[in-house]
Amino acid sequence: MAAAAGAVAAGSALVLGELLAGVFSPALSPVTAVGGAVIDAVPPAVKDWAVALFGTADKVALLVGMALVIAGFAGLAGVVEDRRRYAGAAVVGVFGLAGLAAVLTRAQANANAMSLAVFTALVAVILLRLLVRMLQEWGSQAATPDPTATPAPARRRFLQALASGAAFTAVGGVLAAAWRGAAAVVSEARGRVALPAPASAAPAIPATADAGVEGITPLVTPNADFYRIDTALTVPAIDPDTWVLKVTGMVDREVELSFADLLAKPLVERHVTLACVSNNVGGDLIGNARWLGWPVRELLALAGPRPGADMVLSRSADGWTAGTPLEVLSDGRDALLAIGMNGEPLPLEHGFPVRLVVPGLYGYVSATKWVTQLKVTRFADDVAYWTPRGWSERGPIKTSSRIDVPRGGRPVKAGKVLFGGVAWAQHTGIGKVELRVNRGAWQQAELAEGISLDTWYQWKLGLDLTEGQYEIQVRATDLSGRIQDEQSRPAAPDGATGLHTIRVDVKP
Ligand SMILES: Nc1nc2c(c(=O)[nH]1)N[C@H]1C(S)=C(S)[C@@H](COP(=O)(O)O)O[C@H]1N2
Ligand SMILES: [Mo]
Repeated sequence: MAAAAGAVAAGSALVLGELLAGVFSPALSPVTAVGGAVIDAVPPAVKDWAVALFGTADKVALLVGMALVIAGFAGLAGVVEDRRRYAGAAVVGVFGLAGLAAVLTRAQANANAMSLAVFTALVAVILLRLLVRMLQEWGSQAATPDPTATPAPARRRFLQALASGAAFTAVGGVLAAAWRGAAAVVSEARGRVALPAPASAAPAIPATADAGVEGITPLVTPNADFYRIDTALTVPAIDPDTWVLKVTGMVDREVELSFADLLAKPLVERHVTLACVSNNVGGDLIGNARWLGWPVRELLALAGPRPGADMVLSRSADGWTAGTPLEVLSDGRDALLAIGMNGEPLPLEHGFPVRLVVPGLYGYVSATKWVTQLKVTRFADDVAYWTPRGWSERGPIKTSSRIDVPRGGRPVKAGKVLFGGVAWAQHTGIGKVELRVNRGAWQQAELAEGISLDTWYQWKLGLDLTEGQYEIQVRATDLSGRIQDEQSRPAAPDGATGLHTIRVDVKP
């Protein structure tokens, strides 16, 4: 019974960890981390032997093997805990540390993955302690039999807890395995996608686009660092082979497009800076990537929008919607049905296999990930997901600017202090960036060249500062001469405004 308690405690905790990883990100899975570490650690000869023995089922064999080893040690921990309080918990703790070490060896190791591993181990320890205590209560009750209690309540309590844990492990385990399987199948399909060369390549990034400031936001955001915002509880797993996009609504001809159709189109590649409407002034819900895709206007031209239509309601596989002005999708800008991000197929979290990217509009009104439908319609007839939830129907990106260095809160040395950051006014372009010290006169910063009007620009300015406390603010002016809105306003309903303000502490 003590061994069963140990196995159920470990099983329940691990399944809980896997379910949380399924919900948040498959990259957090403790089981995947440990399995990956095992695969990396075993000698090649053993690997060859495993492949020869199990063939393509080698990964399943590994998982079953891990489950058996874990159940064995957890059973042992239960027996030990029953003999001596906390001794079994220590065994589980050591296992948890080994799991944490495995997570640290992984490429995707981050604070979240480490927290999940520690959390899983803690849950295992707590469940083990609880179950063994219940078992011991049963034992002490059995030693002093109470003839009026049949069956003994402590016995029933223990067996019920054990059965619930076992049931959770079984049902949750099947669910976690199904999620894992779906994500694995799609990851594999993503690995097989060969992105075609663009018919129109992205203009080369001018050498002068990099302001050369240490610690500044990189011009192009690596996929792994790109902010992620969506309402998807689990990342939709869409097989590109069965994906279709339907163009419906107020059109002359409905159009259906497969992933293979899309790959065969003349694709364009462009740098576009995507921003979230929830980004606060100075925030980091913004990123710049090189997107590969087919211009949406060409797809719309095939369908032939009818007169009177003024909106395209795009819908994702999980039912989320965005309402984009038809005019913005037809005015010649590089609004893309994107399949590539920085030279790779879209990452699953960023909309694999296909998403929209529209220069100049916040993501919530344009950047539908896992897109499966474009309905040509009218703002008067259809509402998108965020519109009834307190966000504006239209969402053009507001011109804004940010100070990246020096990082707020860290003291700097007196003398020439180098300031640097980014500014953006997608589809209009930045004309000027200025800084001011303690609300004094605006001083013009050195503006680096943009990659294009659709991306952010880097800027820098050296200021002579003596010892003391300073308040530094930045503001941008777009290429049409409009200064960014200096009035402080929150993100809802259509994007935050105000000046990014940092305090610097200058030390001798
Ligand atoms: N399917 C779907 N697409 C979506 C969203 C969503 O919730 N579901 N959120 C949008 C919002 S609000 C933003 S800011 C961008 C973010 O894209 P990213 O996660 O690739 O950075 O995706 C947009 N596309
Ligand atoms: Mo967003």
